[in-house]
Amino acid sequence: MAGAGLALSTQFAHAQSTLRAGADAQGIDIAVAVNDNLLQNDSTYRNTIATQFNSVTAENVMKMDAVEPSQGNFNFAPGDRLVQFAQQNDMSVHGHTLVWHNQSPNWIKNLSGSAMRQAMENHITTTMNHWEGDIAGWDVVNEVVDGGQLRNSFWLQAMGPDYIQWAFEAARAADPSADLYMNDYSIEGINSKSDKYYQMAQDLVSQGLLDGMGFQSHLILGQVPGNMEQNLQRFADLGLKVRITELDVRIQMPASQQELQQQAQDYQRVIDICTSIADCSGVTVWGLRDGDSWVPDVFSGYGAPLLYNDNYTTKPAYDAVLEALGGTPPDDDTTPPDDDTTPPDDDDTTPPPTGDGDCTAVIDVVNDWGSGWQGNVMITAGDSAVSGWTLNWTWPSGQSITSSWNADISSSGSSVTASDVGWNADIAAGQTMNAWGFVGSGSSASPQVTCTAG
Ligand code: 9MR
Repeated sequence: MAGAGLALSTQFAHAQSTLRAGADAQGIDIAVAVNDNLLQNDSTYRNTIATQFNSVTAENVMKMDAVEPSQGNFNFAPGDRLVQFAQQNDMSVHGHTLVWHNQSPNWIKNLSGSAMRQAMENHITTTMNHWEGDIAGWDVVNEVVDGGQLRNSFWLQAMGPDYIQWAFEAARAADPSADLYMNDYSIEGINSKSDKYYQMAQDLVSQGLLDGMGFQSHLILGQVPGNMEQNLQRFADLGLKVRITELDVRIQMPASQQELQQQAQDYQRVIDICTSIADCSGVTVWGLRDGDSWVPDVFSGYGAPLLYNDNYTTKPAYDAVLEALGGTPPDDDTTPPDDDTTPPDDDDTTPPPTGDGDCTAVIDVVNDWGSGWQGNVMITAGDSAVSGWTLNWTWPSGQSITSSWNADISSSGSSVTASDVGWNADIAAGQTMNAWGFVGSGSSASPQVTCTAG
């Protein structure tokens, strides 16, 4: 069994076992739309996002009704909270959104043409100045096309078609370091709507005003457009970045196991498209857990569109995204070597990172940013199922845990004890669980861990 324990631990010490580690290795963003209420009140939500994603977007708090609820009065506090969270966790921020027909305050809808132009430009300038340097890219305009033509929004009605160019001019001047995007839904494939954007993109690119195109990708199960890659590539060929900005894949409820597998394939396909286009800046999923999603509220009878279940366990779609990013899902682990086939004369002198009991554990260093680092702890059950676990180890050189998630921790000097928090107590025989994680101080380390089951 010693040989088996070592083989598994070595594998996981090197595997990319989080989405963000995989995305970092691919050089793309894996991002999530963040709900401000959960960000403030749910530490598991925060920790899961910090562990798994290297980029965030505000689901609502950077929209105009939140940022400028009455004319000239700006409320940046909720957006600042997200920017601060991102910076603390070494994540980038994608800004969403400056000019949209929804979630715009009534005051601006009531202005006349020139007054509306001034207010729109002031909103863009003040918002982008406030977060200048903090936001990598902005959805400057959102959903401005309907069918094959400009959407007949209050913006268009009051200002005429030039408002889009004016918005980009104001944005370029406000934060020259930010990438400027147009963003919309139902433009993943080649159709009259994406054709209209293609024309607009050519025009804006020729004026140096556009850097990226955002494809929301609110998809229906099994319906990733066949020409999605070709479509994104034609925008990339204009010199633009492309980005999947709001990915979800909705299923008619209740979702069967087979549908969840199909959903995993759909997610995998979208990630593959992004990684195969050199200028794809990343993929954002539109919410963390199924229950956080906007989908059931708007599409009656549909749901389960995201990567996580409501209890923070991962879905097949999560494993598929991880694999598409080059990582190895713990549950997809190849069957642990069988005792019968383990050579009896295994003369490897390195002790396996395990103690007595029928579980083993390893600290996987998934991120190290110099002033701190992040460890994920993988626990593997032996020949029998584990129901409850306690881990012990000693830090080699003054490390300590700054924050942790999904484990109860106690420390005494350099010795640490960590145990399960109930919902992650059970591990089936032979299975590996990405059980919990922490942020550490000092230099990263992967000391030998003793795992005791029960
Ligand atoms: O997910 C957002 C939801 O919480 C809001 O109630 C809704 C209001 O319009 O906006 C949702 O996000 C939308 C995004 O900003 C733009 N593209 C469509 C998204 C889903 O409606």
